[in-house]
Amino acid sequence: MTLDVGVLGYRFMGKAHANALARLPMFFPEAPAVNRDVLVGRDAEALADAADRLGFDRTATDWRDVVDDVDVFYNLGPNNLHPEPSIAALESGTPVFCEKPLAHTIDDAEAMAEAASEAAVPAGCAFNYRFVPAIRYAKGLIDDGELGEIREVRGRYLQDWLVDPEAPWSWRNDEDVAGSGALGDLGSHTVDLLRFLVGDPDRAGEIERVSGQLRTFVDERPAADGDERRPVTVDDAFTAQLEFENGAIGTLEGSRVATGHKNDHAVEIHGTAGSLGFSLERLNELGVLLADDRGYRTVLVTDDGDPYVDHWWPPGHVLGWEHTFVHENAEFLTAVANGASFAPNFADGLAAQRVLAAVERSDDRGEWVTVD
Ligand code: SOE
Repeated sequence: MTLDVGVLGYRFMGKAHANALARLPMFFPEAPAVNRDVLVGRDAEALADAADRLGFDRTATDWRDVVDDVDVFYNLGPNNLHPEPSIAALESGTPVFCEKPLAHTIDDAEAMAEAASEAAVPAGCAFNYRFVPAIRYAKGLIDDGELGEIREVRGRYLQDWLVDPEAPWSWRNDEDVAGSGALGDLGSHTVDLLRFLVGDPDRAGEIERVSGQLRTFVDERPAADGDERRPVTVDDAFTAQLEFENGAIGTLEGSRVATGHKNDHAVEIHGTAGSLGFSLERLNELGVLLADDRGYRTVLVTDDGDPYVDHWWPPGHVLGWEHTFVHENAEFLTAVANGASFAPNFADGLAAQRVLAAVERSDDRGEWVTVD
């Protein structure tokens, strides 16, 4: 069985997923065969060049011509373009893989999750950091109770690509397109990762209450082409305090102006019997402190038997950021081929979005708010 895949979007995420699809036959031969069938975009000339580079058979400039003509639809467009094509695909019975955050507004995220709940096919949300071997290894330790009762959870995603006030404006700076800035772009990843690691009811449970603040430090930026300056209508950075169902407390922060941090997605978890620490900038490593340890040990999660490692290279031959996309694509497409469920799905995407919406409400009101 070969799955014809249609992909909307051909820039950063288009390249990351096309690369992942190209790796599957060699490294995940048990995943279904995939044909990079059609690439969707508005600019016909740029699209033709991208289709050639990314290995697609054909192109289309209207997603409406594609969503019921392929076996799987990938929505890698800007956040405000996530709802309509994804819902149309699901309503036509086509499985959907949509980039994060699920949508640019909570209402659209709810509509997408509703469409997914009524569809009989998988609807995945591409939170790729669940597919880091070290994160899977961490979840195994947590689920085995090695950390004991979870007390403190700390998540942050720090980048510095907007430190320069003259860094050009993009759709990621526009509330009408992105919905929010660091909060949705980066915070959605961290909320999903915390839910994945400690969100089970017998761990910390869901995030119940938040107290947060958003900040825009640079309120206009130069357009990428020309002399025009455009308003920045989203946050450059945010911070939040968290309270979990089991009483655990935590912090959540994200920034695009954290000088010196290039792509530092980090979590740290403290329980009654131990702690774990991870940073994407050292993504093959996990800091572990258990039972009798006097301090953190650094575990290089590349050994035989470690998650995903048997698909790649011998122990110690480290992986990179792009491999997380190969892992999530292999698992999503296998779920599609087998008619099985997949996580993270649109319900997970909505759950993350609800936490982010609560952070925004808390910022507006200047008080703690309940996630609902
Ligand atoms: C933001 O710079 C960004 O590209 C996010 O949009 C991605 O989701 C993250 O994986 C890397 O950083």
